[in-house]
Amino acid sequence: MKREDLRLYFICGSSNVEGDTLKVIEEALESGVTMFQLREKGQDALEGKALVNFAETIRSLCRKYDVPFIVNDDAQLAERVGADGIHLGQDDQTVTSLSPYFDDKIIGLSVRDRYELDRSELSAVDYIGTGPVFPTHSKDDAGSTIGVEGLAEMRSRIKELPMVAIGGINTENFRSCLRNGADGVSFISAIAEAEDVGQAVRGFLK
Ligand code: TPS
Repeated sequence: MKREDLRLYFICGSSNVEGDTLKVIEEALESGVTMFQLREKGQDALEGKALVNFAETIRSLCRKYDVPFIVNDDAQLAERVGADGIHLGQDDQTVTSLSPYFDDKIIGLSVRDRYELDRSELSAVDYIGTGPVFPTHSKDDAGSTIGVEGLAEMRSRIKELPMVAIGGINTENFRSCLRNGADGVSFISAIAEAEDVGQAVRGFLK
């Protein structure tokens, strides 16, 4: 994976969008997001064949725009639909227990702070997602915020490992994340809930 792929990392599932999720994802891809993660969570989350179909459609969209397609948490789904990688949390399966399919795929891991860093097996990890930097309403168990100070501290500990900032990031505060050691910024609501998705993405890219 290229470090630059983390620049503008959009994460989305069907519960994050009020209207047509695929339309929002395509608009974001077309407008220039550099990486995409399917995170299908919540009460009305798609399951079974419907989830596979949804993921396959998104994989095709990501290919069309030449953007890496990452699946959150579900290694079986990632492998089944031929995703470019997987993103795991601290409570998900370990990065070292992934199938050989992932040997040449992108592996991301959420690492909030130095305590999580100490218990993470980073040798197989291509990038980490660090946060929540700011308050977020998109993840119930996100924990307390780490601020840009938390990002800067993480950068000093991980040396050159690619790191994307996450949690409550928007068009106002994303620059402070990049100034404090993040290679890129990722977000759900700033794009999924934007009135004009294309305008929101282009606002970040400017
Ligand atoms: C790359 N995570 C931490 S905070 C948050 C999520 C999903 C909510 C952000 O929503 N790093 C990566 N992927 C992940 N899934 C996580 C961390 C976990 P909002 O932008 O609306 O605040």
